[in-house]
Amino acid sequence: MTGTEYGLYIQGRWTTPASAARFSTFNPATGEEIGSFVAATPAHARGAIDAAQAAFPSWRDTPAPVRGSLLLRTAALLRERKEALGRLVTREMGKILPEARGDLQESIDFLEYMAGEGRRLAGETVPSELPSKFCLTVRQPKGVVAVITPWNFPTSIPNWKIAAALVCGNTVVFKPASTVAACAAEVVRAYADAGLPPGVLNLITGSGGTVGGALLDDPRIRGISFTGGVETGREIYVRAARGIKTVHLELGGKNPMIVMEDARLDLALEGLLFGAFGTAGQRCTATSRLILHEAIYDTFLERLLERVQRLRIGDPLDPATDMGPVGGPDQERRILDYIAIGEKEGALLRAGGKKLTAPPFDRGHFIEPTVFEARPEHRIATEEIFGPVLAVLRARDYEEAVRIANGVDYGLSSSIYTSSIERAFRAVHDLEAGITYVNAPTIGAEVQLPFGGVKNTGNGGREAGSVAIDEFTEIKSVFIDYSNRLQKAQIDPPAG
Ligand code: UN1
Repeated sequence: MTGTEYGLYIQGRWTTPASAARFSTFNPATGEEIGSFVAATPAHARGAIDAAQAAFPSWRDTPAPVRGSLLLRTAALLRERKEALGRLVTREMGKILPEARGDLQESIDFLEYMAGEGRRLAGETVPSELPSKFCLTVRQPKGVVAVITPWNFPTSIPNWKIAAALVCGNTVVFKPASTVAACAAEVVRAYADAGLPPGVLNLITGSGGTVGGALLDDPRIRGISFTGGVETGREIYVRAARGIKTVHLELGGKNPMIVMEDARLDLALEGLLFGAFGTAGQRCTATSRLILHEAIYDTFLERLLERVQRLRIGDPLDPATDMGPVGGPDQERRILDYIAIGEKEGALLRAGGKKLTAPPFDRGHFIEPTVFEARPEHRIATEEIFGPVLAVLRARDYEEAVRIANGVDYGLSSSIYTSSIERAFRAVHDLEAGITYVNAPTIGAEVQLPFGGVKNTGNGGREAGSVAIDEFTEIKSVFIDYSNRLQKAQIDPPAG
């Protein structure tokens, strides 16, 4: 079976430029072709920017509540298409069907949440130091923004960015990860079918290396929102700095779960299995380090290993499957390399570690859920692997557990299982991360709260939540003097 053919989406039209090179996406479970896409050139990227630039003035001047209604209509269409698109997410990216439906649900949730922002986009009113003078702030869109997204949440991460950008009045050039381009195209189709005016959202597919420069160097692009790996994030940040563009980065994680000796171990174990092996460990928020208090270390590890052996790996469309394939050949290589590194550096492999090669796995990219007993300095315990590989670490007490948790360059999500309220609150204070869970795993953030992290995870911004609009607006301060005379701030005010 050959895949569906897609074009670029520019100026409200699906276009397939003559003589364009093409690339395909493939089901990581079966190797089946999912879609075929235009490998855009820098000239195509500039065409998309032209369209976004031309559409900007009238989109900016469209009342924000009207922009919000468009998001609501998009959400309604995604809800109608949830099952079909959920299956597409599973087929193109490999996550199991319930998680793929969750990907769509997170898109819908965020679109609905952001639609309401169309009736808020709040500024401030503050007093003036002078009489008969009124001071306020208003939010204005930046202009054309570039949205560059990863493959692991092929609908929701694009929607986090696109919906927030659009409700604020920006126009968008969207460049998704190439391995999930069909999901991206279907996201764009939902906006188009909802009635988004031409040019407001444009899709270019193709390699970041080819079109990335055109986006990063073009002076008309005012903001860039990127989720992906730390190395690419660094390159984008540096290159965009020349054009003084604002850059929002959402990069990696090495998220710890601490299990204290007073935790409910059954609860912690369920949480761990979901956090570490859900989405085959391919979430920025995945639990990749398990820090066990020494008093429960042996018992917990034994129970964990027993459960890991029983995880069912297989066809991600099959409801009986717990864990599907990893994202594709590149991801497979990276994970297997890290497993080899773990063994070489002396970590103890306790479960998994192998690629599955016997039929029906031979056509796909399946890696066993893998557990290492490691030490905090091991690379597998400090670097992001982005796969079903868990490093288990031992801590003498709470203080050491927190020290280990904080001893990496990332700080996205974190979790502690304890029944002590005092320790729970201390952990909220002590863990260096943008997100902390108590008695829940490191994954599963909800859209009405900010999402982002500290250290190398990001550069300070947050997605989702009410602060999502900060990334996509400029704030203008307005002073309205109705005194009918010249009043000099800092010079005239009554003595104070
Ligand atoms: C990501 O992996 O980049 O919190 C996003 C979660 C999801 C989002 C993850 N709601 O696990």
